[in-house]
Amino acid sequence: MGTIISGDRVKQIAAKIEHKLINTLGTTLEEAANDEIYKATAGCIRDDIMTKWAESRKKSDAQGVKKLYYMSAEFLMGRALSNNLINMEMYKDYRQALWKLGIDFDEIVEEETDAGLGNGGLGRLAACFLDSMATLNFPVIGCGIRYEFGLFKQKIMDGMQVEMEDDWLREGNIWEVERPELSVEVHFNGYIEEHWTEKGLKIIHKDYNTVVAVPYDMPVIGYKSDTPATLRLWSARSKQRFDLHSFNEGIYDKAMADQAFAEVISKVLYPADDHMQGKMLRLKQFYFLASATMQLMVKHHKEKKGDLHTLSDYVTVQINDTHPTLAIPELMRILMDEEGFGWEEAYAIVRKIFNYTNHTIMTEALECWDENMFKLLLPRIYQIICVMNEKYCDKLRIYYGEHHEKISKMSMIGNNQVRMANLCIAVCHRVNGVSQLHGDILKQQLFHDSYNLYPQKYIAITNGITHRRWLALANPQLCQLIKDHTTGDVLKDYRIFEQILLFKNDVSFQHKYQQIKQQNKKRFAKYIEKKQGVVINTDSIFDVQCKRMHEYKRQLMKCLHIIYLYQQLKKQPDYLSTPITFIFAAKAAPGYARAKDIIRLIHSVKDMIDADPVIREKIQVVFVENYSVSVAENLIPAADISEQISTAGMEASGTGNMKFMMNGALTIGTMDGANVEIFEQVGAENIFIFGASVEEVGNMKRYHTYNPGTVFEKNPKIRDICNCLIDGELPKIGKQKYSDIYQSLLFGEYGQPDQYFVLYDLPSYIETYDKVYNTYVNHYDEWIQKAIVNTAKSGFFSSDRTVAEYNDKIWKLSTIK
Ligand code: 26V
Repeated sequence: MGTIISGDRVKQIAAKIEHKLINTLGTTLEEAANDEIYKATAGCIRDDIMTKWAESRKKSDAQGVKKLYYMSAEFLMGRALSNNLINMEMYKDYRQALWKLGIDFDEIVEEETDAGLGNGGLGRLAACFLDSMATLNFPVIGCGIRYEFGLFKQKIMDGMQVEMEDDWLREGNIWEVERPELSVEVHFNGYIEEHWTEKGLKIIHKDYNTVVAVPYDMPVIGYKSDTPATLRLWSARSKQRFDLHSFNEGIYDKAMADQAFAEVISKVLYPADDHMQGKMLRLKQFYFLASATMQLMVKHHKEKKGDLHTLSDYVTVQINDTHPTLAIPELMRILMDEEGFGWEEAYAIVRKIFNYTNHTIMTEALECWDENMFKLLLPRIYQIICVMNEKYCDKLRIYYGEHHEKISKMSMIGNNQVRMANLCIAVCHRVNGVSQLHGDILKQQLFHDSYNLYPQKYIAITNGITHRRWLALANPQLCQLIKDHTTGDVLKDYRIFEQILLFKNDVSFQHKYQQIKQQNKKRFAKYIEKKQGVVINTDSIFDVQCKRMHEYKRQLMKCLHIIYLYQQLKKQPDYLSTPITFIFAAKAAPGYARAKDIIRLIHSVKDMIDADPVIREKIQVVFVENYSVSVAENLIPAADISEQISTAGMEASGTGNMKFMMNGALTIGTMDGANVEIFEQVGAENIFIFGASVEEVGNMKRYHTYNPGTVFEKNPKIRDICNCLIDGELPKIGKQKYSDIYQSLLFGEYGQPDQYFVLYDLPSYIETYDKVYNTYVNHYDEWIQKAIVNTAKSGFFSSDRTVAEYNDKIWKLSTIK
């Protein structure tokens, strides 16, 4: 367990933990279970954090600096204990202190439940941003929803996904502080009355349903920073928790119904990130978040500055995808109906405050709401959007004359739908994509007409990841190696990564680097054996694809490649000298049947391989259950190969790709999202690129020139692979065979075969994979050099760089001194 770092400090911490055990949990070290030790340990750190946090709030208020509201329906935070310790530079001390008490730190860490309040990339990005913003001392408050249940837990039963509830708050959440004194009311339904008074038009909202929004704050500690950020999550409550009056009146049912109406709002995170479903409850969630956040923002500014005319000098709002869009009309409502502003005056302020980040170009994911439902639930907000839209369309008519289609395409309301993205691009000051390529696609395709009118609005800021969590926490040994070979603090300054380029050819450095990879592989093997009882060969190549299950991400292509290798090995058992372990981890949206079928297929292929005593020595398929932030922290540092194989043009950025490169996996990928920039950073010789480019895919779509049947007929390998889906060799799981998948590849649904160009790119993937494999097996020294270059060049993908860029181009915040 290493040397004592600072004997006294460690002793003090150990004593503090014992003290906490007795004082707050009523137990002793001898009696305490692991979850109690976790609570006591976290409790000790919490004490330090609270002091810092309060001081920082005071400072930021006193300095009167401009503040960022980062609004997001999702924050995928993961665990906090280790992260907080690293950022407070107390990690080693606490580890040592627990060790002194005879306790294994790693076991205690496992007691904390992940805060899984997000689906995937968008939510994790929000979490990385908070860490970076706290580290850079930016005044920020993250605003979201305190879902009682986060993203479902995934179990695999008989090769199929089963969803279970994620009751993450069951044991309480030690990091949060309830702030009932900051509660606000949010109003739904009812109707609007207009009264003319001597002061003008007065709007009165009548007969509405009230929901109380109660904020819970969580501190987000930055690295070596005195200014923790705040994550404010809103919880929904009914106004009367128990209504004795209605009980006595015998209308208890109604009171209960009111309570249910309210509390269901923050009950559960919607688990879909593929298709927009216009569910009323979801709209309620989004307005709840928007309204509560805007009310408190206005209130705070009024209290501090007195005058709302200066609001845009002191706040800026970033909306993470369209989900928090209703904050825009909500702020209009507050300024006009409650504060007496005129339309133009209010609109001028609102336009300066909001900025919108787009995270997907998939049209089926664009947020639209049924107009009638919208009107019913949010009558006043609907009116405001209508006026906003009229004025916007008037303006468009000046540019476009009577080009009706263009105007109706850009309209905020059309086809009986309220369109959130159109509202955003009309009103927001800046609209940004999440990689350079994605930014270009927004300008050229999705928002093309708007871009022509307002080119200065459109920017691209490439995503990033916090290297505190994704290097220091996930891969402490690699982090230490980097620290030992660089000067300056890499955790504070991402530019320092590049210094290790000097050691690319240093044999002793290479050796250490490679040993760390090996130890991470062993660590993961141990983990997966304990969790799933699966034994894996740590001398095999670890080839990893972990991300949400989506057709465009093409886990299917990877799976077809494994079938190909199986078939080669059948013919020629020594086809592979070094074995490969293919590791998948992915959750499918519960309603996304095809995605679930692909999970089933992966398990079938796994069973087929496991049943063959010769082949299973060469290839193994592992499906890691319940992919989460914590799983990623364990898995990514163990990877040799990073699979980033989306159809070009569809992955807005990707952030897993960055985590892998930082941890020294080599990428096999398409020229998509941030892969393009990884390619630019590391150079062509340090990444394996294959497949159709965005232009090629675009042309095939435009001119309908792609026919998978031709690939199938011309290429016997592809034929054999596809036939495996229907010839009965794959063990059955659930429904029979995989003819649906086969059909969709070759004939398509609704006449669109192979929409994601799987068969088109597969030959090029197979060929490129051979190069990957050959490099690993026959030129391992080169492999390690390439991996070192990847780590060295990963600094660019630190979210510290990303948020600094947001600040330069959008927010213009000063740091808290
Ligand atoms: C869409 C929808 C559609 C309606 C239902 C709810 C819902 C939730 C999320 C989404 C969009 C998916 C957003 C997302 O996670 N995008 C990912 O964002 C990452 C961070 O920018 C980026 O790296 C990934 O490429 C992108 O897929």
